[in-house]
Amino acid sequence: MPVGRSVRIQVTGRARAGKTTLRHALSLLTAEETRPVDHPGQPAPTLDADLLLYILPGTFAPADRRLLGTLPPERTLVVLNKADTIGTRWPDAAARAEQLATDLGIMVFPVVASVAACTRNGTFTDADVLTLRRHHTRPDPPLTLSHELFTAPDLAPDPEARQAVLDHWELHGVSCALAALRHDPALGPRALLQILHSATGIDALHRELHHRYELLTTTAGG
Ligand SMILES: Nc1nc2c(ncn2[C@@H]2O[C@H](COP(=O)(O)OP(=O)(O)OP(=O)(O)O)[C@@H](O)[C@H]2O)c(=O)[nH]1
Ligand SMILES: [Mg+2]
Repeated sequence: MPVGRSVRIQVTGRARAGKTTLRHALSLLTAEETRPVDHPGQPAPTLDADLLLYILPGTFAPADRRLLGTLPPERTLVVLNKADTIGTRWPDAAARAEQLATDLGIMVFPVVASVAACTRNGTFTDADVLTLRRHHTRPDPPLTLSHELFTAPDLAPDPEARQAVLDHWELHGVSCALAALRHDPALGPRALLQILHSATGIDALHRELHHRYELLTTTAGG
């Protein structure tokens, strides 16, 4: 990388993979989001940045394999986004990421970008915590299997409060927060935020990104 130039980062992947959401979750607002790599009738975007974040939407398609085969591993990090949709528990997503990393020879990070975007900017309100505490002893699943089940009017007289929690933390965030409260019903807003943030996997990605960034600026003498 030439001296004096700032590090260029591109965020890429198929349509709807979560490129925009991930940029927000990492506060990487100077990173460039490319057009989707699978845009019909258009060639794949030119991927020539100093660092590439390749986002997978929880699934791995032949188009991803083709393109990833052409990218330099030392400049590329793969994000296995939508980890909440892989299997039934976090270890399923972690195992899938490990398998892909071995297969591709590139680092792969399981992440739930949508919830990480919430934990980056939000805080649990007292109302959120009260609502979650009212329902933490209910069997889950089925409670957080869908938006409809979690906000069902006949469940309890607080459907608006449940909708508000869902708007703040997404279904996966609500499910994690309820699991945490089942272990310790006394958890407060700060602890819940910290637990939820850790559960998104975003910190490991953030650390590696920071490390690569430092390497690039050091080798460029800047
Ligand atoms: N379940 C789940 N959904 C997610 C996650 N991250 C993003 N999404 C959802 O995926 C959809 C697409 O997210 P975007 O960030 O707009 O994806 P994108 O790759 O920028 O999409 P385009 O720019 O249209 O190609 C949105 O509905 C997001 O809410 C995640 O970690 N889990
Ligand atoms: Mg986008």
